[in-house]
Amino acid sequence: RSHKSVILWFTGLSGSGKSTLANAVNAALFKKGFSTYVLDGDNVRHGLCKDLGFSDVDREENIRRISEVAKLFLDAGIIVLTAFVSPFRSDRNAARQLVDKGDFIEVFCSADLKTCEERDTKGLYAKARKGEIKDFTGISSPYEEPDSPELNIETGSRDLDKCVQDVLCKLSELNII
Ligand code: GGZ
Repeated sequence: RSHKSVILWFTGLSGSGKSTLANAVNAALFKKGFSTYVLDGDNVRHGLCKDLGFSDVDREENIRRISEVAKLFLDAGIIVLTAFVSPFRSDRNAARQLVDKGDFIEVFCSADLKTCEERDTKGLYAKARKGEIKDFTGISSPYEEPDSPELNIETGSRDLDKCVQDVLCKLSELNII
């Protein structure tokens, strides 16, 4: 089925639901017959970026590599969904600058720190509070909120289905699907 290729860049705190939302949008698009691919920690941090940690420079390099890979997928005509904390505005903007205007859609998963920390699905916040994980986003490393994301989705309070619909509506509004 025909569609415009695009990068859907999900950003937000650990536990904000980026990966969950990206994968749910991916499934919905796949069902409609679109060519899509999700880049997330599971397939990138364990391979292409396994030499990188969570210092500022390592995060910058992580996001730079992911941006370049996303651009390759875009060139291949695919809707690529990336789900990384990507805490620095400058790195997200650099990713945006790599592609044509309109080919980059920033999706801010805006669940707040309190909500993410209460969920603490992987127990990482507790560890970060105890100092067992250093440079943890939101605790001991900054998260710079997007200034003007194409989409701001309150993943902390909104049902997953609603969040998916918000993304699909935006894509159709922008004539991408
Ligand atoms: C933030 C960390 C850290 C530190 C491990 N800070 O909830 P998760 O587990 O699955 O998502 C987080 C993921 C962040 O990796 P990214 O590649 O998305 O980060 S970045 O874009 O900043 O490069 C979390 C886990 O890895 N994790 N240590 N110190 N998140």
